[in-house]
Amino acid sequence: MARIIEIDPVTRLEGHLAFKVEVEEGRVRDAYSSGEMFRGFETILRGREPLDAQQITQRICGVCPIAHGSASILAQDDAYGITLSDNGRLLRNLIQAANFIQSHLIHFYQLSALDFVDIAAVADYQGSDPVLLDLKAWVQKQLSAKLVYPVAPFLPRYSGDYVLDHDTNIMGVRHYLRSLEMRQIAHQMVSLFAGKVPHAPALVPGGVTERVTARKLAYFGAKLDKLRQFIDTAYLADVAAVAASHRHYFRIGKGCGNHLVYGALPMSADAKDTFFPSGVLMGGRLEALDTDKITEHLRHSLFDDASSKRHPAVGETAPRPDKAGAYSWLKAPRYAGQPMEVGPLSRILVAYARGDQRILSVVEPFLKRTGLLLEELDSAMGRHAARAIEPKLVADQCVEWLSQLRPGEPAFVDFQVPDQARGVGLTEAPRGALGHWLTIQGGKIASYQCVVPTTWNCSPRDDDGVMGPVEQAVVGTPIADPDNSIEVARVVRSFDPCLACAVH
Ligand code: NFE
Ligand code: MG
Repeated sequence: MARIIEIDPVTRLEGHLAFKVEVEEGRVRDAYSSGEMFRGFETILRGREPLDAQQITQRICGVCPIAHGSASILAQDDAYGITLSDNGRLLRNLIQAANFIQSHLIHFYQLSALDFVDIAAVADYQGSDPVLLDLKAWVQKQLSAKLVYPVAPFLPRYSGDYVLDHDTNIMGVRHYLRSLEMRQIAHQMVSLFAGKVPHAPALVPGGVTERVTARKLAYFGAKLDKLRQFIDTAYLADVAAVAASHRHYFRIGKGCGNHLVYGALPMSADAKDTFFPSGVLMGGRLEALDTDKITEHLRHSLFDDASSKRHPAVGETAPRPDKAGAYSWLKAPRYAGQPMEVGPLSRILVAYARGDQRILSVVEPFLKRTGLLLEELDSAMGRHAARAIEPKLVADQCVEWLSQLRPGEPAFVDFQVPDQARGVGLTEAPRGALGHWLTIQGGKIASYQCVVPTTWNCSPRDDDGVMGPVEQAVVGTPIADPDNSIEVARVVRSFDPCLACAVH
């Protein structure tokens, strides 16, 4: 007999996600992904000054504010007809890259690692590291007191097939703590060139308002060295260890099979070449990106159906909290009518299909070393592997961008806000393709629509009844114990959902 499991909220991710699955004969047969709150940023923006948009949209999220700020200033650059200076482009790339790395670190260490690494192993720690001894005392207290309401963030947890090797567990916990310092360093790098983080004031249309000085280059470079060292010696090794101990997760959590990448981080002034190349994989076939094919379906979303299947340039956000048959505050974005996965895995697969040498030079040795096939990356563990490859790629590229900056030269070009204009800003947030669509009338924002990575991934069913990518990925997942459905949590978290972003 089928059994319904509701995980509400799914913890250790940003925002409110409820996940309902139907399990029969030890496998998930059906799945529903629900975003549980409405935020209304697209409504808040209407009638405001266009130059406020990058500040307001950065408040969509504290994890990826730079991605929203970047999409917003790109939409405004487009609307105002701006061509950036090299310094402006390079500073923006460095700011976005540092926030990107920070986001991938929080996802692996703080939000996912403890699905695999056994935190309880610290109770048997025999070494002399004072930080680990401190944590040991705390975990022992948690385990022995059998508290009715144990204190987050480590316990309670699902019981499950955690890593067995003691040293790997201790290393994972040690790096969990070290990663907090690394995230602080990444924030300092963003603050140096963008004013502060989160919600950076120096990100503006026309470039960046910070100046490039030799002292700042040296400071950024020193911080970057520390990050690169952690990525090379800790992060990649920890993900590899978890992948090795949980190899069966390369066969669990395959997505919808379609991938969408807008591309990001321009390598040249005309932005024709981007560090992450754009592209679409439709059932394995590579296509050029055509943003005219994007629509948002609303039939199962808590919004008025009248504007369903519209392109975001003419989209509407009209909440209907009591709509019958709807089960999520996420819209359902579709490309050529199809659900699309977005994120690190999509970026790696699209770049690979395009034969991009930068990406191939890291992905090929990784596949060789792990003995994995490219197809196996489309899986729960494959998403972790793809996400781990990205900070390595991006951090190494930052060395080159840093060397191209010219101290004393401007990072900002002036502009006028026109009375009427349209603009679109497309970029890659850590979690995938992010687009902002802007219309200006009478010098004010007439319409502003965001289509966000987690909205693509965690969308509900569309107007044709087709499930969203995470729903599809969870269907078929084997469940060993329905009272302890760690497998569902692992597949959902492999997408790194951010519901605060998704419902914007
Ligand atoms: Ni709130 Fe965000 C999403 C990312 S969108 S974390 O979805 O990455 O810019
Ligand atoms: Mg939207």
